[in-house]
Amino acid sequence: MTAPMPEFPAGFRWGVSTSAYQIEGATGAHGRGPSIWDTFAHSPGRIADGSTGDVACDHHHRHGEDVALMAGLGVSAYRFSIAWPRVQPGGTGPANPAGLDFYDRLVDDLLAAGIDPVASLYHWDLPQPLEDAGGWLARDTAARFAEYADLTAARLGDRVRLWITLNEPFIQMSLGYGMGVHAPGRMLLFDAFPVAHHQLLGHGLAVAALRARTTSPVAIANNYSPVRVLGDTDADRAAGAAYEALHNRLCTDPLLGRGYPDGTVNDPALVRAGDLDVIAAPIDVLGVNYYNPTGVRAAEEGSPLPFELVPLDRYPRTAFDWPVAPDGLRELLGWLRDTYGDALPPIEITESGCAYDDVPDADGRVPDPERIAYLDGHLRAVRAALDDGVDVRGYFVWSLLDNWEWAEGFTKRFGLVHVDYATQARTPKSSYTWLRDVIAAARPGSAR
Ligand code: IFM
Repeated sequence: MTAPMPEFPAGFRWGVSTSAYQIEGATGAHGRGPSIWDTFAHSPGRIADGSTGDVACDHHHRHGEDVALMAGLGVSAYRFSIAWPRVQPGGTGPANPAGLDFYDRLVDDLLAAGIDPVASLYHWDLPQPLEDAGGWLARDTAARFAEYADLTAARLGDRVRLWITLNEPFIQMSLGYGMGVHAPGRMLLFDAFPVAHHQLLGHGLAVAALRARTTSPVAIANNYSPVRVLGDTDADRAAGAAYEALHNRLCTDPLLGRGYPDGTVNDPALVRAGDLDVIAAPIDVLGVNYYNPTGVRAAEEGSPLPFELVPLDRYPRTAFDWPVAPDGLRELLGWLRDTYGDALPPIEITESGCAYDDVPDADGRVPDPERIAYLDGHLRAVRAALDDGVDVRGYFVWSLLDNWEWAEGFTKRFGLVHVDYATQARTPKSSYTWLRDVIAAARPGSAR
């Protein structure tokens, strides 16, 4: 029996998050073009269980049922992503109206259910023809992204309540172009820095495009991981600072007007005059995706990286082997406030969640006490950060549904709702019921 959840401010946003390729399926519907994730998932050996997102959770056909699940949960917002290759199948040119129709219906259904639509424009599904032309290594991709933002906002700008340009540009750069474990599978290590710069430039150009079409607030969602330095040598501390510059500051420093951290993006041929001003266009909200802290120490001689990542032993772990550390969320929120001061806009936790091997029991129920403990701890951490004076406006659970977890395929379940991938049956887990009660206490009468 845990203590009652402390109160959250009136108007605090309670939400759930998903992304297009992880849930939609219907990859060939209504003229959608291929994305880098279609190509990557269909390449042998890339995905742990050999699966693809071709069907995923079939959300494209079942979004009515999924909106009803959100309404039953009582959330006030739903963060989804728009698949660029549905809107511009080749990554350039006019909008594909049939592709946008799906999001048009989804947005209207959400509004009818009293749920704020929160739309991410880019959650890693770059149209394959743009990758063939250089992908995020090419400066032109930034301009293409702004064009896509304009086309999308022309159709949905009157109804989406919060726009998020990019999801986790650091992860796209590091895992997709640096280490090759995500699409498009390039292994460029630090030669991947142009990917960060071109995404951020695209973000800045997209902010301007969105402002011309909508008065709704605009945000970006970054992934953050507080750094725990293991070891007390100068080399260990330098390794911690190097990792922090990459994971936590590479994208946030330039977004908030400080330019790139020393030792990262510094090629004048890449960062042209005026680029940093475009990137630092004011945003209304900073989206914070938090999962876990990272242990860091000095690298061995000859390592290609200036740090070594080390497991943090003192925490319980999820099925992804990630440490469960709610204290890291409070620490991170304080770090953002202390580091960026008045330049920091209000924060929304745009992703927070955990994977466990959840299985239905003999009665068909799906007990997931670890997820309840996880969410309880992280919500209390947000409450503590509010008490510390950090301006946090919302919390979105990753994720509404079990879904296709990138290189892990269907092997990692993050959902409040269990999905049987053979039948597409949705079964709310015990964490869904728990969260519904927490939200109902905060927003009386919310669940429908
Ligand atoms: O599933 C992902 C999501 O797409 C981006 N943030 C992290 C989640 C869990 O790995």
